[in-house]
Amino acid sequence: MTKPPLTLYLAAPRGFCAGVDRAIKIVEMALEKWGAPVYVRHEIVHNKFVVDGLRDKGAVFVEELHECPDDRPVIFSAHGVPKAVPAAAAKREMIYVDATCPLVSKVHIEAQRHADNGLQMIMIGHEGHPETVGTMGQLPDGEVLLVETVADVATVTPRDPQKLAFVTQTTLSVDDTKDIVAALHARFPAIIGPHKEDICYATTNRQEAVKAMAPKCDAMLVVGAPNSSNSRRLVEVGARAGCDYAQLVQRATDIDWRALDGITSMGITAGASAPEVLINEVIDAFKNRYDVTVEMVETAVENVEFKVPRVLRETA
Ligand code: 10D
Ligand code: SF4
Repeated sequence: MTKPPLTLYLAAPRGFCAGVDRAIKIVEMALEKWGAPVYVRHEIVHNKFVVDGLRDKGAVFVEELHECPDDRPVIFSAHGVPKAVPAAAAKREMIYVDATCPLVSKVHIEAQRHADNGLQMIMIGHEGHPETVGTMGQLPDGEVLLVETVADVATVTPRDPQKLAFVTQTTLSVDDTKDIVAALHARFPAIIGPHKEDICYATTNRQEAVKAMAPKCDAMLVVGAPNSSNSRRLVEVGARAGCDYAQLVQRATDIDWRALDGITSMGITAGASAPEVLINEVIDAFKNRYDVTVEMVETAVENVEFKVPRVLRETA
């Protein structure tokens, strides 16, 4: 039987960012240095395949520090942790390694600096997301006010509108955040913040590539996990940029082939925590069913790399 033709657009950049790459390396190197088990507080990155692979090598994933024994190393996930977490680990004299992405740590430092300058903080982020919890947790409870939407800006009640600063989650929608920042500046003209927001290079680049790709595609798939904020944003960006069918899939078995009936063009991208092997699995699934012509939609070239912490670079 002849396969139907399909143009497969591949977004670039897609998949792993430098922060994810570093965080996974930290767990692998910790296992090499200290042996199993090494504890990891929260999924090191939001991807079940990555987490399962590290669990097979001896990592134990927990949600809270109190679930870890005192005498085994613990790693904090790439999303960052409230200040109380390393403080508690130090008090228990635990070995801990912080795998927080340096670009998230940069936001933590920003928040602290604003607080030191006597400013109250507003965080633009998603309630309950570990990065938002971690960034808000850099300052005492109640010091950081959360806004998630433009509507929230109208109701937020700072102590003194003249002494206000904002920070953001790194994985937000660039377009939605622009509107929220504009609303903050309109309501609080004295507010201080980053030049635009704190969205990282990887989030920005993946959203840009999707915007370029989506209008060409009958359908689009984002490889990523349901709890991966940056991956979910890519689905939204694709739909808004004019792709009628944009879906998140964890791997090839999630593809709804009936929904794709009759398509002649397909777009594929992946969130910052989705490994290349799963992206290739999805591409191969299309090659099995269609006569595929691959076309790259490249909007940026990335060459960012972050060093792992010194403790892991030293030999045991
Ligand atoms: O949910 P998310 O997009 O924040 O995290 P994920 O683990 O999917 O991707 C990496 C992004 C991090 C660690 C936050 F900057
Ligand atoms: Fe760091 Fe951005 Fe990757 Fe988050 S998405 S881990 S901030 S590089």
